[in-house]
This record gives sequence, C-alpha cells and structure tokens, in this order.
Amino acid sequence: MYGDGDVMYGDVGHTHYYAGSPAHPSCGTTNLHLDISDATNVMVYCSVAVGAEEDEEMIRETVKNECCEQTYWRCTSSTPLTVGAMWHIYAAGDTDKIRSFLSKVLEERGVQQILGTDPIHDQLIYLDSDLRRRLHQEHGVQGWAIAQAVGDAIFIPAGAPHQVRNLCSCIKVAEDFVSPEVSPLRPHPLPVSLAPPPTARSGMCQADRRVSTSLRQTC
Ligand SMILES: O=C(O)CCC(=O)C(=O)O
Repeated sequence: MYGDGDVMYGDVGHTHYYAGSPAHPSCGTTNLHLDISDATNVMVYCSVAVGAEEDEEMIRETVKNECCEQTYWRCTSSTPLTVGAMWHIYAAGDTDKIRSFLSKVLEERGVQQILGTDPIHDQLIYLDSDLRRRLHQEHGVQGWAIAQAVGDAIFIPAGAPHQVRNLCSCIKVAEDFVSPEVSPLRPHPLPVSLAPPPTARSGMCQADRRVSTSLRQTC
C-alpha cells in the first residue's frame, strides 16, 4: 500500500515469499490479516530437510486433522505430494465478527489496544486450533482450511482475512489484482482509491499474465 494524504492506493504487483516453518504449531508464518486487492498465490518450491522424518509425520498429521479426506489422500498416496503450507481463509463478510473476537483475545492476554490500531491490519494474532474452535463456538464463524503443495494456486478474495503456516521451507509467488466484482467488499476503515478500475476481463487477464511472467522469472 502507498498513500497520498488520506487516500490509500492498492499496491498491485507481484510479491515473493521465502520462509521456513515456525517451530511451534500455535505460531504462523503469516498472522491473520487482509488485503484490499484480490491475490493469487502459487507455491513454486517446498522442501523437508533430508532425514527429517518427524517433519513429514507432522505434515501428515496436520493435513489429517485439518483437511478433507481427499487432500489427506494426496499426501499419503503412492506418489505423495508434500504439503508445504496450511492456509485458513475467512469470508470478507465475517471480518467485523473476527475483529471483535481478536480484540477479546488481546484483552485476555493483557495487551493494551491503542485507539486507531486494528488487530487484523496490524497482523497481531495467528488463530491456532484452539482459537479457531473458539471463533466458531463464540461467534459462529468458520473459515476454510486449504493445504498448498507445489504447483497449487490459492485464490484470496479482496477483504478476506487469511493466515498461513508453512509446514516446511517454501517459496511462493503472489500476484495482486483488482476485480470489480469484489471491490464493494473493500475493508473498512481505510479510504481506498484503486485507479483506474479495470474491467473484470482485463483484470483477470492482467493477473494471469503477471503470475505467469513472475513464475517464469522465478523458475
Ligand atoms: O505465504 C505467506 O506466508 C503469506 C501469503 C499471503 O498472505 C498473501 O499472499 O497474501
């Protein structure tokens, strides 16, 4: 994001993420946050350290606990796929409920919240399994757990809160773009001007072209 006075502009372009896995299951690689533009995120590399069988077991257990049977089968079949990252994505429409929940969690942890700060935009919290269960029980909010292996593209709609936990060392390439269909969901409270608004078709083509250019440059 970059700004001009009190108008913020979307920083549409591609981003590369290079990161290992956080040591503790209640920590994320990227805490819960949201972006004002849509994004596509493609995993181009992931690797478990040679001889680290316990990491492979941890990945299988995580996928077994969090994902559907078909995904579990993908990482246990005869030609297993290594799942490099677990994503949790929530509907943009649930943002206010999630914000209230995060404020409550910060209060419980004795963190003083300063006026004008925001627990989602400030990326303060990773929702571990316990917090995800509480969010469901206390606010009726459930997201989607998505396992990402090499070659998988994750689509993140604008305004949708999301978080990532790498399960091993990963490289991902992401491309931001603006689709007019979701622009009314632009998150509050940032006054945003995304100019010029592309048409749906040109927006998608632009994103496709940028992702493939970016992948060509990376691989
Ligand atoms: O891969 C990650 O750790 C973060 C990705 C992300 O948040 C994004 O692409 O918006």
